[in-house]
Amino acid sequence: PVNGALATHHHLNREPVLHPASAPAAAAISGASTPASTSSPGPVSAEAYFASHVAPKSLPENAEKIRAFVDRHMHEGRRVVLVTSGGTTVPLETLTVRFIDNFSAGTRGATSAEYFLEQGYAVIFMHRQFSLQPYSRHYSHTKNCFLEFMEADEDGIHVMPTYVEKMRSILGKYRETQKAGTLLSLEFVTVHDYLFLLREAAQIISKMDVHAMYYLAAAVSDFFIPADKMAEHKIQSGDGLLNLSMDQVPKILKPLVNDWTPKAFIISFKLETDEALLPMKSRQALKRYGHQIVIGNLLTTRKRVVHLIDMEGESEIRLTAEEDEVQHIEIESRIVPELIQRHSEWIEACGKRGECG
Ligand code: 9Z3
Repeated sequence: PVNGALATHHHLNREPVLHPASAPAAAAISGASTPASTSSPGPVSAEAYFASHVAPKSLPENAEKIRAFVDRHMHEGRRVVLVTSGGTTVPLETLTVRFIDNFSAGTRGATSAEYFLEQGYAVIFMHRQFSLQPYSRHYSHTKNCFLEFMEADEDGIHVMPTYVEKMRSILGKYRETQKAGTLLSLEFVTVHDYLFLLREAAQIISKMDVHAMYYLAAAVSDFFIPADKMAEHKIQSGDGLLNLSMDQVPKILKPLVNDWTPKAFIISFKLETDEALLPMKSRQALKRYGHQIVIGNLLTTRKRVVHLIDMEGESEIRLTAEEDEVQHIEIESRIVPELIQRHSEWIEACGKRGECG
């Protein structure tokens, strides 16, 4: 679960900017022009959330894309994985000037998507707008700007010889994926977009039964301001102080597992910063939602260590210092094959559960 830093201006601003008066979630926004909170504590149910919020405009178009994608890959006998990736924002105003964001760059999701594609899965990559994407992530704007790899001479512009080999390999996989049509990218920005899109996707993908996997790596906001309590216009600074009161984001893993897509193989991530809390919180999530695997990770070590927790027990995937710092092995190259293996077992065992159609 993720709370965030308060950012100003529009979604292009990827660096969270701490607002001097931002307070820990405490009170809808109270300021000169905004309504005071009347919220009661505790999360609203997913059902109540969807009933009281308007779906994003892009939803029908995205649903159509998902439907066509799923039909095609079902027909061709491919498994499908829905990967969620990147952070969600929480707007403070309907005409949004400010929003709360979190740290996630989408590395986990984008990297994992590549390994799923390599293993023959069709991937629905549901990601935060402008976060990292499969393949292009190697030449993103935050590191390794692509211009660094290029040189110009009188014949034109080329990739510098030292980078050719790596780029050829990435480009090859990228083109292969494009040709096979195995990657569908869908965007969200706010936690609201995310919730609606995930529900819609799950309801469509559910026809794949056990052949669908969910890999929920997005860093989802825990708190939000409900539509009926949100200021329409830019919050004014007149009072010199900003108090925020936020509701808890509904827990959608429960309806996902029980109602939207009951036969799928579902993996959620649990993020903590306090090492002492991680095992208990991960196990609690598994029990509470009844899905298949929780992957626990800590903010500071998430690229080197993850814990896989399921009903049978716990295992760890850990890179050695040599693998991490010298060989630059990506931990997702170990996570994804392990999950695919377990997905295969899940599919095989569906007969025993009496779930095979
Ligand atoms: C994770 O724990 C991911 O591994 C990270 C990846 C967000 C840490 P990056 O994008 O980071 O590579 O920079 N994601 C899940 C976090 C989360 O919000 N989980 C929720 C929860 O624990 C809902 S499934 O309640």
